[in-house]
Amino acid sequence: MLSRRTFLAAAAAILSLSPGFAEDASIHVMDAYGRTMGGIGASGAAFFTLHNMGATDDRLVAAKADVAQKVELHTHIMDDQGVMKMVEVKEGFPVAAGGMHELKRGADHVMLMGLTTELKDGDSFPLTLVFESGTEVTVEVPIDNARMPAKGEMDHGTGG
Ligand SMILES: [Cu+2]
Repeated sequence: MLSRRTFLAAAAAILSLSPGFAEDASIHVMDAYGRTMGGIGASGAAFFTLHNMGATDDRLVAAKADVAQKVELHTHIMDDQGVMKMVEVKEGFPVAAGGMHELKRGADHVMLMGLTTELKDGDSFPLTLVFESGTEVTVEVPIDNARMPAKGEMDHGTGG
């Protein structure tokens, strides 16, 4: 009988073998977590830091997940009235060779629209990130609604 701790260690070891951490993947996805704003039909968002370990510039152009009807790349902009709002970023997010790109609250994020699965704290879901180079990286995104915004991050209560 495995102890819970042993089980978690084993689960972590298996996760570390997921494609997102494969040795040959030139894009590393670090510190992924998600937030949800309700049950089925509600929206959610995912945040992480991309690190391009390769020698060529790349760009995150799409994201895919089975847990939502629609997955878009979003950012926040200030409108004419000085109100922050979310907009889709069709051209995606560039990650220069050797560089990083951070997706975080109040800024760039992956938006999950119309959740088809209820996701609560402690749940996780696979998110596939599609890059301009053709590289696809799948990472497991744990839901962490209790996580506080990092210093310098804005939180508008939309979760996105
Ligand atoms: Cu959004």
